[in-house]
Parts: sequence; C-alpha cells; structure tokens
Amino acid sequence: MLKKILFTTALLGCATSAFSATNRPDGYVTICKVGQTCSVSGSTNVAFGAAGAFVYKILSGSFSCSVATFGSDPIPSKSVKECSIPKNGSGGGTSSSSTGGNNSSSSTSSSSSSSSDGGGGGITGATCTPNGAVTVSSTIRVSSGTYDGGCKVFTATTALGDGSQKEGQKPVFIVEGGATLKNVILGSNAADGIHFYGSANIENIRWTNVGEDAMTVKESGTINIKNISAFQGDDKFFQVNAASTININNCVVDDMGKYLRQNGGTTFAVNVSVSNCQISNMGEGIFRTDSPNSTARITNSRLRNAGDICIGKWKSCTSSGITSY
Ligand code: ADA
Ligand code: CA
Ligand code: CA
Repeated sequence: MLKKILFTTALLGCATSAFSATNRPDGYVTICKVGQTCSVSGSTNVAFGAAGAFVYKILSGSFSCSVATFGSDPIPSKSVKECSIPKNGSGGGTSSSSTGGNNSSSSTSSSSSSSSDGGGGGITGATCTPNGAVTVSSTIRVSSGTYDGGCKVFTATTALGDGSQKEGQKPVFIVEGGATLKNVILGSNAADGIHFYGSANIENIRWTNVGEDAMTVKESGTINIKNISAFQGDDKFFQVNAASTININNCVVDDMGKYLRQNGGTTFAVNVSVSNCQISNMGEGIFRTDSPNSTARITNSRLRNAGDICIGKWKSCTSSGITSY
C-alpha cells in the first residue's frame, strides 16, 4: 500500500513534465510516440495508449509505435499516443523519428477484444482491449459453464475492499465447480482478486493493479490458467490455501513480492506447473512453500530480476528452458 501511495505521489509530481502522467501505466516510462519507430532490447511488455487507456503487447527489437503494431486503438479520441515500457524492466528503449515501416521484428497480428488464444509456446499474456466498464460491489460467482467478461474492465468498490494489503477483502470473482472465467480486465481496485473453490479454469485475464493478492485457492481442485497478465502487486500474486493441482500457461507477471505462496505453515500437497511465462521484478522470488509434500516446476519461461525460483521445503522444485533477459 505504501508503495502505491509513493508511486501516486511520484506521478503527481511528474504531471508538469513533457508528457501527461496518464499517458503511460504506473511504473512505465515512455520510449516513443505514435508514428515513431522505437526499439526495446529484449521481449518487453510494451504499453500503447494515452489518458489511462492502454493495450499491451510483448515486442522485441525495433517496432513502429502504431495501432497496426498493437492491433487495436485503446483510445481513438486521442491522436497523440505513447509507447511505454516498465521502468525497471527492459534495458531501455531508444526512439527515432523515422516513420519508415520497414522493420518486421514485431508482427502486426491483431489482439482482438475477445480473443483468448495465446498458447502454442508464445508468451503474450492477456490480449483484451478494454471494452466498457463494470463496477463490482458484490462478488460475481461463476459456478458452472463459462462466464465471458467481454473484455470489460471490472473494478471493485469498497464494499469488497480497497485493494490494499489488508486481509479479509472479498474477491471480485469466485470460480468453482469446474466453471470457466474468461476475457476479463481487473481495474484499479482488484480487492482480493479471484478465488477458486474446487476445480476452475480461467483464461485471458489481466490484473492492471493486483490488490491484496491476485488469486487464491480456497478449496481443493485442479486449476487451469492460461493467457494472463498481472502488474503492480505488493506481496503475493497467487495464494494457495488448499491442496491443489495448478497449471499455468502463457503469463506475463511483473512487480510482485512473490509469484506463488502456499499458505504459511501448511503441509498439504500443492502441485504447480508453470510454462511459457515472463516473470519480472519479484521482490522475493517465484515459488514459496513450507510443505515437504508440494512440487513446483517452471519451464520455457523468461525471467528478469525474479529472485529465487524455489524458496522453502519443496518435495521437488525444478526449472528448465529458462532464459534471463
Ligand atoms: C495471509 C494470511 C492467511 C490468508 C492469506 C490469504 O497469508 O496469513 O491467513 O489470509 O494471507 O488468503 O490472503
Ligand atoms: Ca494475504
Ligand atoms: Ca488474500
């Protein structure tokens, strides 16, 4: 919470600088503007937009800062849009005013507003473009079938919590009984995120500003998660409070204390498998447990400033196909 207050203060302090503070997400720095060619040193989650509305795409090398590159226009009413990258993420971008479109390192494939694809080994994270807003003052319960959020931005009211580090906040969504939640953007107040009771599936979910934590397993089950992005947590991304099997494929997670924490002092078995993820800026690390019965593995993923992969007494904790960037 303190970090968020400091961030906000810092942003307010910058309001008189060349670019409006809201032309990039919190914690991002502008590298070029629409119509320019810019470049990043490695695959980087680039934000494109203005006035608080952004689309994101993982790009590397040189690319054109344009609607074509990102596949959609997050805010058609603003002609000046900016491309920005996480401040302490990529090794910095350079920009040039050349508008020549002869670079091809970034594809122009679209990220349509309802797509939930991703897989296939690529790391794209979530692909939603904001498509309306929903204010959530009581938890949305998904108990069967599929709940399609239509890429709307779901923002909690204080009836659920304030998104700080206070325990006891309510989730924005509960997913249970093998149901599926997809195509959701969690807005500036994500309270206690998404809770799982039993088996559940989620896909194409973006947390713009993780609240107390992003996801919690509350009752045992198998949780399948794909195509997600999450930013700006303070402590935990994924809190696991019951024995479970967790599969995560294709994620982009930046700026948390840790990626996954089995509830402190518990010894039930959690089996977690993470693939095709980009994880950056974890204060402590990736997997933490106190349980000698739990297993974790991460494969085919990219890490930057992600701390230790394995913390605590895992039965086994392995990694392969890891690159740092
Ligand atoms: C902390 C707390 C637990 C539980 C957990 C959570 O780890 O000690 O009791 O509340 O957070 O689920 O957020
Ligand atoms: Ca907690
Ligand atoms: Ca919590």
